[in-house]
Amino acid sequence: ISCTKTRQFYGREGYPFRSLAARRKGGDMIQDNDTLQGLIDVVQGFVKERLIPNEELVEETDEIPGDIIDEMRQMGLFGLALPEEYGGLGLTQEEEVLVSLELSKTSPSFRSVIGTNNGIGSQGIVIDGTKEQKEYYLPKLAAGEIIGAFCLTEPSSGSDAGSLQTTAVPDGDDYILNGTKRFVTNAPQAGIFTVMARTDLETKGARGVSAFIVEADLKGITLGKKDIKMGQKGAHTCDVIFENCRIPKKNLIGGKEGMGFKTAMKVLDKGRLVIGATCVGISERMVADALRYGMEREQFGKPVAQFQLVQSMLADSQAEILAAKSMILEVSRKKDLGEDVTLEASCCKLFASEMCGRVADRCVQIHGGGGYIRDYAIERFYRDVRLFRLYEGTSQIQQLVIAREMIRRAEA
Ligand code: COS
Repeated sequence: ISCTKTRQFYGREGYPFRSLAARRKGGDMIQDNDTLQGLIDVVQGFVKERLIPNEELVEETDEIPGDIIDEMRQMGLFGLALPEEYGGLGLTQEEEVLVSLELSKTSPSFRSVIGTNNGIGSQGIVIDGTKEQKEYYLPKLAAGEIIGAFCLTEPSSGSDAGSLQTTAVPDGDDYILNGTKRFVTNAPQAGIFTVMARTDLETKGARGVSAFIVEADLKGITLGKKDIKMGQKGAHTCDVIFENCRIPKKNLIGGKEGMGFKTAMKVLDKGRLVIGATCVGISERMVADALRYGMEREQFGKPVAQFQLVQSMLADSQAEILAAKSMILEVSRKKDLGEDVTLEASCCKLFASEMCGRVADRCVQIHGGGGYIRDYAIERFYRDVRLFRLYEGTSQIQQLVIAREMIRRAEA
C-alpha cells in the first residue's frame, strides 16, 4: 500500500481498525484476519514510505519529525494494545507482536514514540488500575494526547528493582513523593509517569513498594538533562527527580499499597514479549539490507553472497530470526489464553535480543569495511540494537527469572 493510499485509507474510512475487538469470535487469538492484514499492510507502507526515508534525519537531529508523530496518532498506533472501550485498537498479544514486528523494520526510535503508551507507560493502569483511573487516563494515552512513561530504575537500583529508595509518605489526602528515577524513556515528552515508590519504609524489599500515576506538570518534579546515548537517536531518556511532590491518594494504582512491585513485574512480562518482536523486526531489516548488499557487491569476479562463508552468516541469521519469531508468537498465544508466561516471556526477550546482537554483528561483517561507515544503515543499527540486551531487564536478569521459574514450577 503506498503512502498516498495509506492516507486515503484512513481519510476515507476514519479508523477502520477500531472494530477489531468487536469482531472477535469467542477465544480467537487472531480476531479478524482481513482487518489485521489491513493494519499490517498500512504499517508496512508507513515504514517504507515515511519512516525509512527519515531515518538519517532522525539520526542527525535526534528528533522524530512532528508530522510523523501526528500520522502515528491518526493511525491509532498510540493505542494498539489499549482496550477498545478506552479508545484503543484492542489488539490481542499475538496481533500486537505482529504489528510491532512490522513497525520495527526501521530505526527503533520510531517505535519508541508509541512504545511506552502501549507498554510500560500504560499497562500498569490497564492491568491493575481502578475503573476511574482507566477511564480518566487510558483514552488520553490511546489517542496519543499524552505520553506515558515508566519510572522504576533509580541511580542505585537497576536490576535489583525491589531495593528502590524513592518514598511516598501519606499526608492527608495526598502522598509526598521523594526520589530520583533514572533512564526514563520518553520522560521529556511525558504527560504522566507510572512511578514505583516505597510506601512501607520499614520493609526493604519488593513488598513495600506501591505504584502511582503521577502527572508530569505537578510541582516538585524536575527533569535531568537528556542522556547522551550510544544509539537510538530520537528516543529520549533522562532522570526524573521528585522533591516533596504531592500526589493525590486517588492516583495510587489499584487503590492498594504494597502491590506496586508486582504491577511493575506484570508490565514487564508483556513488555519483554514486545521487545522480542522488535528484535525480530529489526533483524529482518538488517538481513534484508545485508542480502541486498551481498548480491550487489562483487569480489573475486562474483557477488559476495555467492560465497559460502557469507552464505553461512545469512543462513544462520535467517534460521535464528525464524526461531525467535516462532517462540514469540507461540508465547503470545499462550498469554492471550490467560496462561502465566513469566518464564516464557523472559525466554523470548533473552533469545531474541541476543539473536539480534549476533545478526547485527554478522550483517556488519557482510558489509565489510562499508559496515563501519555511516553510509550504510547497518552502522547505525549495530549501535541501536545494543540496548535490547539491557533494557526491560538485562539478559542476565532474564536468565535469573527463567531459572527461578523453572525451580518454582518444579516445586509446585
Ligand atoms: N508477575 C507477578 N508477580 C511477580 C512477578 C511477575 N512476573 N515477578 C515477581 N513477582 C512477585 C513475586 O511473586 C513476589 O511476590 P510475594 O512477595 O507475594 O512472594 C514479589 O513479586 C517479589 O518478587 P521476587 O522475590 O522475585 O523479587 P526480587 O526482589 O528477588 O526481584 C527480579 C526479582 C530480579 C526478577 C526483578 O527485580 C527484576 O525483574 N529486575 C529487573 C528490573 C528491570 O527489568 N528493569 C528494567 C528497567 S524497567 S524498563
